[in-house]
Amino acid sequence: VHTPQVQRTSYHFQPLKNWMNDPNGPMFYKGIYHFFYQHNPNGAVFNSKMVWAHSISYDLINWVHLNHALEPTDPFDINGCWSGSVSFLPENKPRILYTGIDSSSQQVQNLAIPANYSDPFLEKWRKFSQNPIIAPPDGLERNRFRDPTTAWQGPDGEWRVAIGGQTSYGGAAMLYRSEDFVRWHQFRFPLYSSQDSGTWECPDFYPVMLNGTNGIGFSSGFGVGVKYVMKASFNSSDHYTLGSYVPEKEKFTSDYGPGFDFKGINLGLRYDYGKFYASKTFYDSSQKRRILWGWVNESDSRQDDINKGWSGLQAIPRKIWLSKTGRQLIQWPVKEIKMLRRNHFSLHHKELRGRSTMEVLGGSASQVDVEVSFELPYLEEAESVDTRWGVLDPQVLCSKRDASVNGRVGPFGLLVLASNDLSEHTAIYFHILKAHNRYVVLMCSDQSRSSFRKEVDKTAHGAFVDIDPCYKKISLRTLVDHSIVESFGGKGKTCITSRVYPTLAVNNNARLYAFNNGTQTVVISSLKAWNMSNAEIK
Ligand code: DQQ
Repeated sequence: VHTPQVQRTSYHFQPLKNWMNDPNGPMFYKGIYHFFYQHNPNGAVFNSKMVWAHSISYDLINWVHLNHALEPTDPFDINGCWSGSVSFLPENKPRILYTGIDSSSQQVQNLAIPANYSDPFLEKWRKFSQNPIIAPPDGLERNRFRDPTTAWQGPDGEWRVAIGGQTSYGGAAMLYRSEDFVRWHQFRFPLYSSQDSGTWECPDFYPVMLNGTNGIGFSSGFGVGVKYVMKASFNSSDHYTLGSYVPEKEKFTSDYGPGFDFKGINLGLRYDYGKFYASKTFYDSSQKRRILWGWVNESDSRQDDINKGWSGLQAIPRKIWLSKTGRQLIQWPVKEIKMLRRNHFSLHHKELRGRSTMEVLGGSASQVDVEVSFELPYLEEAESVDTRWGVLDPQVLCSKRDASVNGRVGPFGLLVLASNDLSEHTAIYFHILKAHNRYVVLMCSDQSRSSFRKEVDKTAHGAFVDIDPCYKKISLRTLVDHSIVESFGGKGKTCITSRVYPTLAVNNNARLYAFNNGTQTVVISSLKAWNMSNAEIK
């Protein structure tokens, strides 16, 4: 039954074949979006001899693949061109800073410059003759020093860049400064660090506005009206925190105390509680927004990837901004994705009784965008959990209370990539619980029935959504594309991306349902769904 081709996506960014991982150096330059990514051009599995593959787009949805921007060719990167970022020097001059794996397998930082500024595609990049420009500092393991951020200039005009690494006490973003973008000096302490987190990969550091959804770059100044986001990738997920930054002191301070793991408050903030790693943001000056790219890896086996001939996706780029509460970030697929919507289906104010399902769209639903919001007339019937709020682990709750458990207010939500007989489906749902005299909104993505194939990883993903269901409707938006399901709960407060490999629910045989497995009726106040056409990727 299993044919690997049906798992390939139709509107997500993918190379034609082979392995892809981290997004690198995304930027907007002279009317064109550029996207670079870690790519093994020789196979569908990871190989340290990475290249920077390069694609361009006018709309972040349709793409043209160009020649590789960087390949391992010189002693300073002969064993691989690893992740990095683009920074803009004055007069709109982009520079790539990337990690090279050098001839002695050390991780060093290198500079690359466009070979020809009059080429709007910036297809050729010249490696700087004096590379490497930053060698691993003393006291740091030479193979744990990588992934420079986009650099920023302080009020004193000096450049700063943060580089991921591991110190004797834990993961860190090492800080370097430079006057000329060529000679860099290590600052005496890291920009941020956390104990016991292991090596930080792909740090990202940027300002967000306190009000509104617009993005902002560092060049707009420091301090008033902004907060700063510090993100690091470790333990297979992207962690972030919010805080303040004083360039004169070279210090980022989190609002929540040191590190990322705020046990007792919110169990740590993550961009996405499913598969999403090594992400990177950039400021899109054309639309005054900040955009987040993230790598979504596979849940199938290495051998499956070899059979498929490819591995790794990028999530649909997301606009990202600070929530009104100031406590977390909000993410939402870029608006350009709407250009792919076809066959509008909608319904309003429909009761979804306890233990019922309802088909949506009617027919093929392997490429779908769906937005639904629920009202909960019987909220007070929610079950109580007696554990303290601070120690509830949503991932564990989602594994224990999967979509088939009959609760009271929930589980309710969507069944995507569902077969006709519902024997295969992926459930994205909410379950309302009462804990500590308040309502807790649990959001889960349950892959346990997503495929008849036994060998794929079907671990449940889960997180809380920071909304009070007494006052707010509970909304869910989900993008489905053959083997990827990206879900945005509470209008982008909680995001969960999963990978699934159905055997029956493929192409025209995939269906979409709303479901309620609780005993209490919930009301669909509005549901809109669209089939999605293919993106053009040439
Ligand atoms: N992937 C790159 C590294 C980075 C890691 C190598 C994160 O630069 O640390 O492909 O996924």
